[in-house]
Amino acid sequence: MAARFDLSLYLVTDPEMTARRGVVHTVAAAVAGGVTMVQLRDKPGCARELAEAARALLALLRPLGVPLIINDRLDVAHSIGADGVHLGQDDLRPTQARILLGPEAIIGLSITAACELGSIDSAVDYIGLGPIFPTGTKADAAPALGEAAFAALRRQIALPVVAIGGINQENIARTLAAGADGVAVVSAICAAADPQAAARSLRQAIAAARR
Ligand code: TZP
Ligand code: MG
Repeated sequence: MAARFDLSLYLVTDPEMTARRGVVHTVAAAVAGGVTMVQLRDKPGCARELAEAARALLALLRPLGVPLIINDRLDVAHSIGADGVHLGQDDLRPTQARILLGPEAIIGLSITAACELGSIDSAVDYIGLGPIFPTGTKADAAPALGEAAFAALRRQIALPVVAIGGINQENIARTLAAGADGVAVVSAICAAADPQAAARSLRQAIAAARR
């Protein structure tokens, strides 16, 4: 059976960085460049705005077979029929999310340190691990792990792992060498002058690193 999702190049959206072009336009360009998965992340957004953006993204992504994951908001994910949800340590537990979203939903969980490994329950499909490098995108991000600590934590996780935090063209190979199955980026695509070209270059770097 084909895998339900491909973590290779996972785009996380940012409302400010996509404001100029619009989130749908930015995501369309990024997917044309090779993004394999999209997370709609808009912390300050209200539920109604988020649901509208999510519905528009779903109309774009579903025909392309690219999963749409909603950050935090189970209610939005459920109401628009998104492919899944990405949860943090303060959100509902993954098993609780599974009850609401059903067996087909893709459920991701953020892990930033060893003390959080116990929060990985049987409902989790993949882990977002990081920040691996310093990031200016998330003001309340945990301290950067660095490659060695990332690799050590990754070895303790049986599930697929997507790395996040400060990942760009220059450090993508080192990120994969540290054990990540894929990379999640915000600014490397959302803040790029040409999101499609940025995604294409990142995909090429991933392919080169895997060879
Ligand atoms: N979670 C941990 S770091 C981060 C999130 C959402 C932001 C990553 O953004 P960037 O621009 O790819 O460093
Ligand atoms: Mg969260």
